[in-house]
Amino acid sequence: MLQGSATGGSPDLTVNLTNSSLVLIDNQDILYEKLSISTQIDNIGDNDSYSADIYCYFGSMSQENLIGKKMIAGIEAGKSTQVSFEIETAKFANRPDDRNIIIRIDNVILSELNSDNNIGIINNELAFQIDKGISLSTIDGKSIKIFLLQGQLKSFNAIDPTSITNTQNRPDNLPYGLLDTRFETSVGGTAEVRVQFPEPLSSNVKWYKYMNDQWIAYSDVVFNEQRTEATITLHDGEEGDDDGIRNGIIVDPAGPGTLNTEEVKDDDDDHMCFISIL
Ligand SMILES: [Ca+2]
Ligand SMILES: [Ca+2]
Repeated sequence: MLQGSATGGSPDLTVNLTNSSLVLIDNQDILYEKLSISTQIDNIGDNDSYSADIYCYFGSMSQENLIGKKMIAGIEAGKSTQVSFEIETAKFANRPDDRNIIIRIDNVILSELNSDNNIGIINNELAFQIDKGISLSTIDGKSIKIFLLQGQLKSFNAIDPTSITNTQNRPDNLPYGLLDTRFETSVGGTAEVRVQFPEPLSSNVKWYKYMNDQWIAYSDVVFNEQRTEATITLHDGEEGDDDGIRNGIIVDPAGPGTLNTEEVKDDDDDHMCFISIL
């Protein structure tokens, strides 16, 4: 029960930015780093409010940027209440320009004195761990980094390619083993990642995938000139998605590799004549 002494009048809820804050919840697993959002809603009106809805957005007010919605109970005139939200920062790694947190008050029961003050923007200058790239130790202990450009990364693991016994069309060299990545997108959507390697890849490198029990060279890959980076684009339900269906999940076990038969080329790189280590 509300105990406010006001009789008549109107409530007026507003976002108190001074008493709102953002905190990164550190986690050993970078994919599960979380942003904790705490905001204070003040009732600066001259009557108690009843319930209201508090919406929280990342970057801009759209359904896809909605972090959460919470219904709050009434606030006595002159009092306040604290509301908190939480979001995995990996979900927003691909939006570098639009990073503030927007709090919106809506559906205030009893009409307000002023509804023009129902939006507050919490300035966000926190550096998310995922922006710095996610490091992964490959099966041989080499360190590679992945940067998420589109889609949501759900998991990222190193796989030992020798665990796959099918050798038909299998690359002779897979210097970083296989990387098993799993993305969430909209249904039929696209995921894009940039993978960074500590050493340049050989000039005849291709991006190999093992899917549907076959080794294939995947084509939607761009290597940078130094061949230290590969940018891979994957489409839900299409070539490159191991589950083969449009379900908003892209499964991708793949890695850079070469076939020895492809090494005979008009290429003046002497160091290309390497020997299979497998
Ligand atoms: Ca208001
Ligand atoms: Ca799929």
